[in-house]
Amino acid sequence: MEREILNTIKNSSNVLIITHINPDGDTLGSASSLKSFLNDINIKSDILIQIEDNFNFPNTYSFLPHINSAKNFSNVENNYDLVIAVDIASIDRMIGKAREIFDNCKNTIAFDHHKTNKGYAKINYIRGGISSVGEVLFDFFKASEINITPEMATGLYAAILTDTGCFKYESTTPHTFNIASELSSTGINTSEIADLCYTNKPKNLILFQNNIISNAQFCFNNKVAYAQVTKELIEKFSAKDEYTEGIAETLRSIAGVEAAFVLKEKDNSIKVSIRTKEIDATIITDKFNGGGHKRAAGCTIKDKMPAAIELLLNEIKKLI
Ligand SMILES: [Mn+2]
Repeated sequence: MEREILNTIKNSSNVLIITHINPDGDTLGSASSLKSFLNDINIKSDILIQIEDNFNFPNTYSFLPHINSAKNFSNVENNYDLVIAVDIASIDRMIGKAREIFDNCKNTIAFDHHKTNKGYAKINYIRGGISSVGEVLFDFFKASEINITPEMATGLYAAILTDTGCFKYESTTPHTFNIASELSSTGINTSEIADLCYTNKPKNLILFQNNIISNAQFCFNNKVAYAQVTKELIEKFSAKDEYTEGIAETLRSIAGVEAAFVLKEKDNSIKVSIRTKEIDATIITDKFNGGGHKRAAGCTIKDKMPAAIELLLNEIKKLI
């Protein structure tokens, strides 16, 4: 399969790399690394971040090579002969122009690590359960005998670091550490990458998150914690999409909390992200056509805030 992918890439003249909605370190780091590789073999490519314009540009990851020059919906064209989806669990995670371009492109490849990925692309390089797409991509490069440059290593390291929660999650294996070691050997500054990922947050992000966390609710004997992100708060703090990242993780870190969820108010729906300890979060998100991983999953509920909370609590009650 590696050969088929490499041939498809080499026979393309203009490649679009699509990252998932609400982009994280894994999708952006993987896209960054892939673009560095495409540059090295002289194949023209762009990265698409699924945002309307640059207001919601994920600043945290703008240090990654090529992310600053990524396209968004307002400036991407539909003239690609290959689309590569990275870290996109299902076709629903591509919306608007991303979906349009993907659907109309004759050649499509997906690199992913979600167990729930059913294979929506022409070529699906899916390794369910592997820590991150960063790890999947590293294995692909190795199997294809591609030399990993420091620039490629930067994206891969950020992808693996963030999707393993700094090598904390269960998906972290001896192989993951071997990869980290090999990436570090290329000469990248791993400590600086970690600092850029974790200690470079906008002031308003921390103030916004503190406000939300201090109003969190606890129920079922403090085993469940949830926090609401209202439109009002988003406006008050001029909060970008990425400002809600990490809130559920903070709630999950509380002793005794088994499941934490964050509900974010959208126009006609509530976007939910769930983080758990022992509970399989996908059991809950599956009920609402969502998805993700055992300890981190998400879904969207087409309802108002109070109704969404009730629906979620009813599902969680069955599991604790
Ligand atoms: Mn991922």
